[in-house]
Amino acid sequence: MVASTIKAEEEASLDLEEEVNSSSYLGFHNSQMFEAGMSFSGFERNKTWINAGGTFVDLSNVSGADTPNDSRAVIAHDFDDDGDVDLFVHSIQRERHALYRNDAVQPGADGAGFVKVKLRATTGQYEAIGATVHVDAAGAKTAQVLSRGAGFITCQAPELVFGLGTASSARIEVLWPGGGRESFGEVAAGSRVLLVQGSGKAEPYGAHPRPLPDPLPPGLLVDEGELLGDLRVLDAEGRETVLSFAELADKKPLYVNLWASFCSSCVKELPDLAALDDGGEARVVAISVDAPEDRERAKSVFAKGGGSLRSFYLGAAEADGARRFEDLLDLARLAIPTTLVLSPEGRVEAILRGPLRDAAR
Ligand SMILES: [Ca+2]
Ligand SMILES: [Ca+2]
Repeated sequence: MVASTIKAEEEASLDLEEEVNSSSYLGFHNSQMFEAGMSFSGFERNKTWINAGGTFVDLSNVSGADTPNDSRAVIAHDFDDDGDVDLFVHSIQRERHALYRNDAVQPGADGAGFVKVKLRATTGQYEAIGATVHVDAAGAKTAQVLSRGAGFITCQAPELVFGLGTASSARIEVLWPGGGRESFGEVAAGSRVLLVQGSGKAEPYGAHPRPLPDPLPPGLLVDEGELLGDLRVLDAEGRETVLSFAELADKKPLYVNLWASFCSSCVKELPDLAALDDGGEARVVAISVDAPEDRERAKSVFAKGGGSLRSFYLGAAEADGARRFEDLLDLARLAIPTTLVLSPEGRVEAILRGPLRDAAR
């Protein structure tokens, strides 16, 4: 974050200055580029690996932590306090902050599988930054250094989490800053302990679970159960229009199909969607997510397979207080085709991925 009072030199040759975070600064600065989702670094993707018994397995894709954003910092911490380490990632574009809940390892119902450690030094600095904590869990030894800065503009939480696997307890030793090794004896799996320098005794502290909600579906900024209000789009002639889902539904389930002219499986199912609409049991509208410059191509593709389906396009102008359809979408992540199944009132009842005939909820 940049303080709003800082003056930045915009362009030396023009002798221009302006306040950081002013609207004109956002308009002219690199931030405009990042707002648009562009990359300085060629969209280097984030990677995640899991230690599978001495071999590291690439979980980037299935973990959900893979992203085209350029990330600048990561904090590993047990944010929901369930005993495993979650990740907070700061990126420079688009949704800048992502909190990844760790579902890869399920701690036992009895809370076993980990030990959490906080430190308090009684000599030198209070937080014991630089202390090394050694944990021996049934012969499996590991160590961590307490750090309070381990990434770009990043501060680690002063709590260390050790995975114990199936061990029922662990021996803990601390190498304090400035020297001095101290044993804190055997601690049961599932413990959270404060280790005070010189006490030789592990003091338990309580758990503070903070369950993290499920994320939104990838590519969508809406979820099942939400009522969609009116949204602005363009019609086939490029005129601004307001979609009223309740009206479009005509008291029937409404399928809102997101497609694009470059997506062959989308184009292939347009006749099926038209038949579904014609059948009368449900209503269907098609919304092309093609870029504005491809709208003409999308129109000609649609004309061949879309039949009598009502079709709309993204690209309505931004206006205060009136949402556009693209405000529901994260286009860089949206897999198409995707179909929103709405109730006659316009509530999202299901999100279907892939062509309807093989879509799974
Ligand atoms: Ca966790
Ligand atoms: Ca977890």
